[in-house]
Amino acid sequence: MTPTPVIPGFHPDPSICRVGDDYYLVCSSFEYFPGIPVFHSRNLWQWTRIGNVLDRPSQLDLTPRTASSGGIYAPTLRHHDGRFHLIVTDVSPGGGNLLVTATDPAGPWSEPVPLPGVPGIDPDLAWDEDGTCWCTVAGVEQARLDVKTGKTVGTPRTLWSGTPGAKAPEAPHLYRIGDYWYLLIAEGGTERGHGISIARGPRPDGPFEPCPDNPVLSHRSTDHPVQNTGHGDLVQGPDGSWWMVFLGVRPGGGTPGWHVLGRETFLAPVEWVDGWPVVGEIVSGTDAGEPVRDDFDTATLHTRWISLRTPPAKHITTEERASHLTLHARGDSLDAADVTFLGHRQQHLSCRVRAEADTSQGRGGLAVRLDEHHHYEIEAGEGEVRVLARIGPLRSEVAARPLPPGPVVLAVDITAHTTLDDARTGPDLVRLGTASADGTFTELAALDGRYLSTEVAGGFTGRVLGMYAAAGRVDFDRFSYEPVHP
Ligand code: 6LW
Repeated sequence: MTPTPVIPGFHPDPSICRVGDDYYLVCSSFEYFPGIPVFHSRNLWQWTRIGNVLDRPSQLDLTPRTASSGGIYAPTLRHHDGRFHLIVTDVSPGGGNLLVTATDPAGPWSEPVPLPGVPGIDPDLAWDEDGTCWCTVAGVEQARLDVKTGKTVGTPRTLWSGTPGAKAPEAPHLYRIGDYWYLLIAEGGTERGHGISIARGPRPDGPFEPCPDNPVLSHRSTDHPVQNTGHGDLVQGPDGSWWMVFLGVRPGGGTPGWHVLGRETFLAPVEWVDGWPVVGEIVSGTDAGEPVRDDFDTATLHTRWISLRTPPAKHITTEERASHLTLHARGDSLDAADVTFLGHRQQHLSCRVRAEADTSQGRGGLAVRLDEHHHYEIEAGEGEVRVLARIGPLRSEVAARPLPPGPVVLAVDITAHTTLDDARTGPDLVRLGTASADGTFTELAALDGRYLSTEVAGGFTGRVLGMYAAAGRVDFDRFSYEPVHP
């Protein structure tokens, strides 16, 4: 049985902290708005989204120049002196590292403080006994930081950079545990060679001696169903127990295995042996796979919804037509960086999605999106319903049929392959069509899901299932996302 993530769907680069009996966790969000989802738990395996850190345009201004899988990378969340501190990188052109604070992790968070002296990506925060804040970044480099002004002290210096020969030492986190300072990093790259290593030393700035058993976590070259494990963060429970959250993927199909949900957040226990962490087997999440339903009958959108780059403003609203989501087109297809799109992360390997669309004033549909160059959609408008597919340089209208006047329920059924016809079987089948009032699904096309996987498309996100407008105005109602358990 494949262990399941504690936070399924693309929620990579988890960072966690605890205050009393409450755990809080944040993840990367890349080109999507709002940025940096915040989750709460009291047991580490049941999590509830409580908000988003960057939920105002003044905090996060992603333009169409922000590439897919660009934008917001790898936050670190820490609690110090009664405030939550979050440091993160916006890799957009003109971006950089920034710091925000809050008294309540559900928000509101402060306006960002730019950190011009903090280089690179994957910034971490750690305070020593005299209140000095040490900021450590991928590479691995470190500088002292004044979190109030955003100014660094001195020039960043190189610390222990992982196992000799291992690529991409990144995701550093620094902890004071017992008599040592521990430096946890990811290395090997966030693909199948990913792993987590650790070193310890007498001071926050080293020198550091590597753990003799590095990597302390890696599934590379194993047949473990969760792969690419890396980018971890440690947390101690109120009972003194230790845990690690980290990212992993669940590849499907035959060789080489394709993951479609992006990098998800997993949990494992940690024991300390001779002053070094030993990471145990993954503890599965208890995601009940509750169906998601949204009739858009509230003035504000649920925090689960994500739009592309810009906040839902006038072009994405529930205030124009009662109990409907109105999308006004900007880009003319999902190939466009500024397409009007509102999505929900695909969080289960098999699922059913439905949305009722009124395209009497435009053209739009229901999509399975990985990025501008990899998406499948069922689109209605101009008297027709059609399936479109974009796979890299190839774009095709796969099928079409006349559309009678009136709203239409657009439907996508995704079914993971649980048996392999042969070694070349893909991860899943994506069926696109319409559904009748009694729920009967009428397929218009069925497409191989491998082309909407990270192994094909590249990048750092996962599939997002969403509604879009490509011309004029489209009104949506009764969105539903239903996990299908094998
Ligand atoms: C992130 C780096 C990584 O900055 O991927 O897996 C990058 N780890 O630490 C984007 O998620």
